[in-house]
Amino acid sequence: MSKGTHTFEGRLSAVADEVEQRLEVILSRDTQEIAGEFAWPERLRAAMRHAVLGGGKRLRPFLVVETARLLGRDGLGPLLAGCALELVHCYSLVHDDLPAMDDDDLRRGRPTVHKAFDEATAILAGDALLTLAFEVMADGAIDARAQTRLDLTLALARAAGTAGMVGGQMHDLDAETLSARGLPPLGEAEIRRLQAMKTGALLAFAVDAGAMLGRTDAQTRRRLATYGQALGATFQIADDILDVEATAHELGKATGKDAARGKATLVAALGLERAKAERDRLAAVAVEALSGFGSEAEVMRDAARFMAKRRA
Ligand code: GRG
Repeated sequence: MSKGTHTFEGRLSAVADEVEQRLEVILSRDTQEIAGEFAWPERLRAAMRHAVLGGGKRLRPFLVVETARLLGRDGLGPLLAGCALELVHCYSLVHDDLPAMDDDDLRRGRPTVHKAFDEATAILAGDALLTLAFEVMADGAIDARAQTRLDLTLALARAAGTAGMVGGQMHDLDAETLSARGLPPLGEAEIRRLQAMKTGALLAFAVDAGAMLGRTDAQTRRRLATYGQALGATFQIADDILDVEATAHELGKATGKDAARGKATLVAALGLERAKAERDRLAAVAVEALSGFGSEAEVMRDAARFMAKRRA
């Protein structure tokens, strides 16, 4: 495959640029323009902008846009759906960094929102980003069909909510206190389930959103779902491995925290070498799930390989 915008790196960077521009528009909104809407408090807007703009790989929007593209759908709809998803992701990072959760000072190489502002503002900025995400997803510009917008909104709510990311975060926090409560650590299957909820659900949703926007048939959607789930699991194991092996400089956040907090990770359950083998196996499952496509899916195959090998 040629270099430039046809490679994974080229496509990721091109989509990230478009996402950045569109998020800038979304977060610059002059609320006075919309009849009956009150203006956004500027401190809240500043905290939301700090959380969202100027950082992040934009992997989730990339997956929405690239999956839709694979199915022949381009344009504003997939980009906006990707932005809605990125807003949910950014909210989760703001709340995850709070003292009551992971208590982190650094995110994307910059002070976390509660450090740059204060805790109450960070909580509200997260709340506002989550709510804004659904406003964006319901926008008519996403798709002309109201049913598609409804399907996307429902699926995003499920991926982000109690049976998805928030539920996974609850399991994660619970797992940290097992030994203090005299209980055994989580087993491998429980850790996989926790991770499929906490991180996998949003990544799987990204691929499914692209499939919905591309109006694909049920069989292709199932194959893409296999890809999305394997990709999500690869991403999380890679994250666990990076927490052990990468430097804070490489990641733009503190490392070595999982073991210190007794987190339920596959590195803890399997050991580093077996975790690496499992990461590579899952990336291969993701690649294999796209075997029904031709060279047009190579960027997405490379995305799975990237998830396994990433250093940030
Ligand atoms: C607080 C409701 C709530 C949920 C938090 C996803 C999550 C649940 C917390 C994030 C904590 C974390 C570091 C999880 C590991 C995987 C992950 C989401 C990493 C960050 O995602 P990237 O690498 O980040 O896509 P960028 O900065 O590139 O967007």
